[in-house]
Amino acid sequence: MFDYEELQDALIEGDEDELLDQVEDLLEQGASPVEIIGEGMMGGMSVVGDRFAANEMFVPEVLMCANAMNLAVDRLKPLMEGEKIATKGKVVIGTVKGDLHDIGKNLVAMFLEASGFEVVDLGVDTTPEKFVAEAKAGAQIIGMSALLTTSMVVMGQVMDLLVEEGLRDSVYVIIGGAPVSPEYADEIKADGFSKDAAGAAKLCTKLLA
Ligand code: B1M
Repeated sequence: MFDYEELQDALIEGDEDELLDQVEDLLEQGASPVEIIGEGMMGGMSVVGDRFAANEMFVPEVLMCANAMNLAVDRLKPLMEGEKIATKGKVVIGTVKGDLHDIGKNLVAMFLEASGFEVVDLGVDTTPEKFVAEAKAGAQIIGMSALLTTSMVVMGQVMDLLVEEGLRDSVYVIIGGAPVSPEYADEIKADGFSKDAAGAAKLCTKLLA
């Protein structure tokens, strides 16, 4: 068990240099990238979320934390990439229209790549049309992320557009993000939901098995 307190403090402060130093220290001590993200940084981000909700932190500070976390994840990403012998399939991923949160989506993309999938990352604020165009271009799975209760509804719009375009039977759809639930996945007739990034990679592997 590693001590993540200083790492979490650096993340909560949005101190990029200190966070990267802490990441290097933990790697030297033998912590794995998955542990550093899952047990270390996620805990720090959860404190940020609580303080944001309580109006103790505001958007510019939270943005600094998010940028620092994305940088640290970029540092860890190459260490997670296994040998890519053959691709398991192509997944298109994006945060839905109206939503700019990308940390969770980036983690899902990273776990998918590390598990051997080809990933097309459409970024944030992704329209239904863009997801559907990638399905037409041969993606086997669409992965959608939403962090806002107001943007979740776009997931349903993507499902409707897939049906309209006659593509629903040729692509799997998985969804995730803090306000999303298995019940919501059932409601919009998605093929799966995962509460975290590692689970999303397992789910995609299962769907294409
Ligand atoms: Co925003 N924000 N934010 N924010 N923000 C939340 C989501 C909020 C819950 C904060 C709060 O009030 N407690 C709240 C949403 C309330 C709601 O709708 N229910 C909120 C709000 C209100 C807003 C604004 C409206 C604030 C404002 O402007 N007044 C605004 C909206 C902007 C927009 O998107 N249009 C806004 C802005 C921002 C920042 C830009 C400052 C920044 C985002 C920066 C960035 O992403 N680059 C930000 C942040 C950082 C957060 C919190 C604090 C942290 C989110 C995060 O990155 N978590 C967040 C509070 C919280 O979530 N507790 C909050 C860490 C990340 C690893 O977890 O994304 O959940 P998460 O991903 C997880 C799982 O959900 C899952 O896997 C990941 C873990 O392994 N997962 C998937 C995610 N996607 C998946 C897809 C899958 C499968 C699993 O399959 C495809």
